[in-house]
Amino acid sequence: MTTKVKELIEEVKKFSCDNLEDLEVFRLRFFSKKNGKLTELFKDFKNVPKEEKKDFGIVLNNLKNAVSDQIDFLKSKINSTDSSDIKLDLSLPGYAENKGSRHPISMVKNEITEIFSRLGFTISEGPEIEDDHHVFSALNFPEEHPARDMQDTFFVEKNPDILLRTHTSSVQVRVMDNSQPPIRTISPGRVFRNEAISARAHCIFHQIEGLYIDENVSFADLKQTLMYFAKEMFGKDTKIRLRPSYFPFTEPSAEVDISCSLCGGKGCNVCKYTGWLEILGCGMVDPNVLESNNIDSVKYTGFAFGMGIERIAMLKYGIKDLRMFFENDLRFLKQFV
Ligand code: 2U9
Repeated sequence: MTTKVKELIEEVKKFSCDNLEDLEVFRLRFFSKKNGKLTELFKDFKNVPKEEKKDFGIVLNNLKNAVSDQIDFLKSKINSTDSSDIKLDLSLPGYAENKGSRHPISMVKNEITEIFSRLGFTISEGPEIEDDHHVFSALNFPEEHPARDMQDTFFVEKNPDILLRTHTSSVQVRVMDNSQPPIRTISPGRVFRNEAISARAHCIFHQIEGLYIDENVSFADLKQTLMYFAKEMFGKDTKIRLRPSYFPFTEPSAEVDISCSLCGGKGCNVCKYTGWLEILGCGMVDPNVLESNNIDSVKYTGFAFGMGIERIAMLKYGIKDLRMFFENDLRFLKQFV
């Protein structure tokens, strides 16, 4: 009897099938209440001689465990490979890719740089962490200028002063360090100012500064360049006007307005009923700046300009709150796809 059961155990271990129907037949062969092999063998147990009962009981339990184990093993194997229940329609289109898009600041930056590239300006980039020389001294900022104060500038280290650049003109100082005129370059990039965050100001924003130095560069060249830019950026009917201003690095200096594209200059709540919108600052490079950067201010003259990219983007797209650019709200960003 015991030998017969041991043979059955070997048979069970070798058994295999690849579907649940065959596995059920196998299960019933052993566990069926009516005529299952195990049911029968357990019934025979009472007829086994007393001295053999212990050994027989052990092999019978071994057989029961072997059958259960084999059923569990085959069931999990079949379930992991059986795909007959999954209905596949291979003709269905795939899932659409959730594509990202350019940030509006990058889009506007690219548009501005393309316009100036058409006028022969190259693009210069430089470090965000700068020293006092490239941000202030080489640009004719007096020692006591408020921008040098910790209230206005983020300092990384004091004495010697290492700071976050407050404008990208520092990049153009580096261009002058390494080259002589003619220089015609724009420098886009991120700048940092110690300002309270509001709808109109942020401690981080983006600028594009422009510099053109050559023989006989005049204020008329500056005006013509900016007029070309304004018409390309805001439409061919755009007009510009220049108002006198002051910057340490340019003399004379001016602020530039464009005619309000919403009301065509008639006056509306966007232009505060003036018909004009301020877009940038500009001027002729101060001879002190040229000389501090080893450029002969008798032979060469130059113009420079600077604008905030956020401001240009706000005017172009009618955005009222500058903070929108920094919040990464998909409802906002998706409008620029
Ligand atoms: C060199 C010399 C002079 C760049 C200039 C401005 C005028 C200007 C502001 C506009 C808004 C910066 O983002 S903003 O706050 N910029 O008004 N920037 S002229 O002048 C230079 C640049 C480089 C070597």
